[in-house]
Amino acid sequence: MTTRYYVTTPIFYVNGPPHLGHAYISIAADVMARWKRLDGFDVFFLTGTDEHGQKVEQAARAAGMDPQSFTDKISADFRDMSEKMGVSFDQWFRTTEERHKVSCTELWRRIKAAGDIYLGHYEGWYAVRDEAFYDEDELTSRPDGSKVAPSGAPVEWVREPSYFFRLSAFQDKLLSLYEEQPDFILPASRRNEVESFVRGGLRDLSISRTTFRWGIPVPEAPDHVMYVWLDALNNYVTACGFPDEAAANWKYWPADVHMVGKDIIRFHAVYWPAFLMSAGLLLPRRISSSGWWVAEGEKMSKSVGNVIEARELAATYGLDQVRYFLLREKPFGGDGSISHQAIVTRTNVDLANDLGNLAQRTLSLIARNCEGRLPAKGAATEADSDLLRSAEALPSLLREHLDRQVFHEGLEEVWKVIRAANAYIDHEAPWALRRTDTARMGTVLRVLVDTLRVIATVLQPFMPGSMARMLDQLGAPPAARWVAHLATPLPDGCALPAPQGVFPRYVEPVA
Ligand code: ME8
Repeated sequence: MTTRYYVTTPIFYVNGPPHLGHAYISIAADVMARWKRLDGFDVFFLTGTDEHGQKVEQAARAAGMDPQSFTDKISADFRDMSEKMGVSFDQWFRTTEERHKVSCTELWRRIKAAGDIYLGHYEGWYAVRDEAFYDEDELTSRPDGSKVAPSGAPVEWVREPSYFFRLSAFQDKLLSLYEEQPDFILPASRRNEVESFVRGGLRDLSISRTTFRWGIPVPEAPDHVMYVWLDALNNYVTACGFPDEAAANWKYWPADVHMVGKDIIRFHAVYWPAFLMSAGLLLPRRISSSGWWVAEGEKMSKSVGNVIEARELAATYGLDQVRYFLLREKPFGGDGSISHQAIVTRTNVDLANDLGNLAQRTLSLIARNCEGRLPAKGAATEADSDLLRSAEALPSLLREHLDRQVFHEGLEEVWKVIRAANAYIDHEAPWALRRTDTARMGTVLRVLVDTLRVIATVLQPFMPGSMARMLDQLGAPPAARWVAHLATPLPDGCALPAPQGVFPRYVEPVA
């Protein structure tokens, strides 16, 4: 029986074009999806765009477009970015699709039927940029007397009739959830923040707005549109076919992991499980939060003019080089800085020198000295067995780290083996064995090919294009590149294609 795995990205606001932050979370989720496919799971990988709400409506107006044409255009640009960055999503979701209206209407009805919705009046602070309500004590006053949210977003005072969700009734249930499932929120530092926020007491949440129209109408109260976060979060179940539990995708719910940025953890780890509990639906198993990328030491912002575009980065350094950099350079849950120098170092040291040269040296020795055929292994020395053992341990180490979204440590484990293989080739010196002991030379080269095969197999989720090329050169059959296929040795004597470098060095363009 195959086991299912459902992973999601946040759905992105279409108020402006995509940038590196969006690409980052999408690539991280993509690595999870590709890893699980490689490890034999039946995967459903969802991403898309969040198209309703005041912020998008305002952006459309500023662009002089009607909201639907505006969102069509920006959503297509996000989709293009995802495709160009190698994001292997199974479904592209848009909250303006008709099926989502049906799903949100039903979710609302269920929550209402549970007695958790009532009509009231909202009076308080709202930040359009965050699409979030804030309490007075969360705000900071600026010297000019204005107030800002913790995110730095300006807030405005709103007063309007509103439906409320009885969030206050879910405090104990949420606290038991965090206690019973300590990995529900990762990393642990975020879990602790969320827990203390909930412990501090929850107020009922305003879940409808009446001062603009760009949203899903509330059933039987068409002058209200649903709060954009209720609409947005529900994308994760709509995509599974909700409310049609006979739909083909329903089997994927509940999600295994919602990958999100730290800015939206509260919506995912507090509001979303509470909505689901109220509606009688199962809860996702994990909310995994990423940290922040800053550009050359400064927070990326449109006004500073240092917003990085992922597609441009891939055009400059190579797609796989960028994907590798993003997951290697900082822990997923922590913050990190992106700079030209840091990408060049990773490209030239980790990829071109450590991994690229190792493969190139091994394969060109085989091309020159073994008639381009995979040599057979003779009796193993301790050094051979040590290297092979460390390579064979990689799938389970990767499984352990990736199951907790600790990508950088998973990669470090792979690089430990790459470094060991480089030490091995230098020590065994197969180029010298060519004259003294060709059988031993064959064994050494075969140990290296077998090691590289494991390395390239487990690195496929991070660098799909380059690792496919490396596996071609190692003679691994294209239809047999899953983790399970590693148990079947490559046939002795199989002909290998002429070796070609997989990772070119980055060379500064001449001014
Ligand atoms: O919040 N570094 O959408 P959004 C790393 N529509 N990640 C970054 C980043 C940065 N500098 N900037 C943004 C929304 N991100 C909602 C989500 S889900 C039901 C609705 C990433 O377009 C990060 O993952 O503002 C963040 O959570 C996401 O982009 C926010 O995208």
